[in-house]
Amino acid sequence: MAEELNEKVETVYDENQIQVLEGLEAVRKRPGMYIGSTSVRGLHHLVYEIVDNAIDEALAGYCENIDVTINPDNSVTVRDDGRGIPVGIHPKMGIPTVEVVFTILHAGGKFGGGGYKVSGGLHGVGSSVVNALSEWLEVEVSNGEHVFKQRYERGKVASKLEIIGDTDKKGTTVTFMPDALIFETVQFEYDVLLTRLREQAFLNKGIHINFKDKRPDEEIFNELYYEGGIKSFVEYINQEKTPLHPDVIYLSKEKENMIVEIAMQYTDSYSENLVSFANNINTTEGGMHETGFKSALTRILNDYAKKRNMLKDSDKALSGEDVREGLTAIISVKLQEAQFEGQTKTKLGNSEARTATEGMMQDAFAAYLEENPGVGKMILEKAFSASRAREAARKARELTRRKTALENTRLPGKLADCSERNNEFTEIYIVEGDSAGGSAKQGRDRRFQAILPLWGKMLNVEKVRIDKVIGNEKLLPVITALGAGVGEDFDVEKLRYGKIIIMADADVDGSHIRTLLLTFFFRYMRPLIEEGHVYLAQPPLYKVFKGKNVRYAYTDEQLKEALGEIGNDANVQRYKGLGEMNPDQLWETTMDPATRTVLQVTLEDAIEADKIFNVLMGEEVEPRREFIEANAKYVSNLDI
Ligand code: 0R9
Repeated sequence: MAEELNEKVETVYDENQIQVLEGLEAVRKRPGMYIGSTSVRGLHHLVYEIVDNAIDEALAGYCENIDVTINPDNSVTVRDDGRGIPVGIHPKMGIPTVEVVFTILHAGGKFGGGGYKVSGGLHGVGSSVVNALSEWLEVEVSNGEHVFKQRYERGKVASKLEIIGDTDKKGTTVTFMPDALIFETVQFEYDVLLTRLREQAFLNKGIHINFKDKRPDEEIFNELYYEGGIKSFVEYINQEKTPLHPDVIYLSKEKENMIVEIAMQYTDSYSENLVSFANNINTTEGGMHETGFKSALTRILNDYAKKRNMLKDSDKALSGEDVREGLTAIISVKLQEAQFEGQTKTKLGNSEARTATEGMMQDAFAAYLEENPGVGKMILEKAFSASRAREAARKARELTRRKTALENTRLPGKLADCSERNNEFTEIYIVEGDSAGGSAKQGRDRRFQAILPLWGKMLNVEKVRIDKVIGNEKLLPVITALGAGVGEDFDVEKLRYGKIIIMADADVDGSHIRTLLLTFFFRYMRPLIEEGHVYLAQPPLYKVFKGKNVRYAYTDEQLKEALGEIGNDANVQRYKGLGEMNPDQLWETTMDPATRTVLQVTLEDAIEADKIFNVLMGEEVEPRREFIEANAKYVSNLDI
């Protein structure tokens, strides 16, 4: 693909095209404007910016290998085997071009028109921003003759560009140390970087990314290379699922300066997993390419069903949700001058992406169905059974609506509601067990805290369709208490509480309830998690006391501290469950906003979360155990 892209780049990119816009002090003053935030997310963004530049060089057809290394001192090195950043004197600036790239904001081909045909990078401000936010940064360029080197400190030149040796190789190596004065943390997380680098390797087939962690005790290496590109991506996502047809369907087309690629495979799961990208950026808010794909898929499958006499004119047409049940699909478009819109600038606005994607589907997917009638039949059977379940769900919803209207009690009987109505201030504790529920009801501040006890065995939502979910007697109270609907009807605006806090024991059963509820929210009320409404209560593990002196410890570390403070002869009570605490203790340790700790559940990566829930809620015990052992970190990231 790299060559294909390169053919279309007609403008010769030279040192004249670099535009000068702003100084680097601006970046250090307001880092958030350039990299989103100074949290751990912003920190990782530095790596993505540098890697994106290497990937651009690969897309231009000049580079095949990219090495990314976390060094023992926690600096990061990115190396590519491309042409090397030009070292000649920049005609306008009078300094080496490589120095311009690292010290002047917005320098680079991305802003001048011409240059690269496609360009990744969420913010596209690249190397100079990383330089500004690094304690130090060193760049080495090999141009087939010499190795050049320059060092910068906090964005400023610390040494002139100098020749440090001879070479017959070409390439660019950048090493940087993130500035601890800027970032909340400078500790890189291998798994976070790995997920993103793997994604880039899937999206740009043929590129080899070698990722190493050389920090003490953590030495680890991953070679990321996928011959199948996004086809391999779908196989990777579906690893824990059961596909309905053996081969991933792969469609691609290049036309009028746009490349559209689609890989898709149906599984027996009840959820859809559609992930889209524009210029290698994950368009989580969707956009024109997604719209084009969805409408084409629905139309093509309805037409196909009619042609095969599986759908009569009098029947209800298959809906978008019906034809996407169980579908895993990757849509990747690469285009010039992508317009990113939406709240997080991850929605593709170019209408030509819609036409191109729709057109390609119409030609290629319709042809695929004609050539593979067996697969076509299987997809339609799946869609029709989804359609029947949706109809049953509609009836079930209707029934609950009528029933609640008749009984005149909209809210579940077990719910102890709060008096405040404004959801900015309210919270609901979903509590495991009736006895803990009782303590929570007595201990709470009834003005803004509501309590909903849950008990008994919960439904595994991974194993059933939405009609069963809606009618389920354990989940119905949760749905009605939250008041925002479920599935397609879910409307986060209607939420009755701002915080939804899951309070369960710190044991196996508690963890099961947490996982089940989180899976339910993830599948049927996803905005709840996306918008950060879901929290996990953190009850203490120990009570340490001597006379009137009482401390609660939430970790073994804190237990040691507490014993150190009140003396090693203090009594230690280990809490086995929430039920062991009286209402006052429960309030003080776990529910009082002034003293409690709650963990917010966030969704860093929907693809990984989907995989995790598949395994955790799956039927097979062995892969579950293996997965939990291998991914202990992810699981804790998800706070399960
Ligand atoms: C290790 C990370 N890699 C990079 O940052 C990197 C930038 C880069 C590059 C060129 C080649 N390799 C690179 N690696 C390059 C691009 C062009 C011409 N020669 C070399 C071109 O765009 O035409 N550059 C990216 C921008 C620039 N070079 C420059 F030209 F603006 F300096």
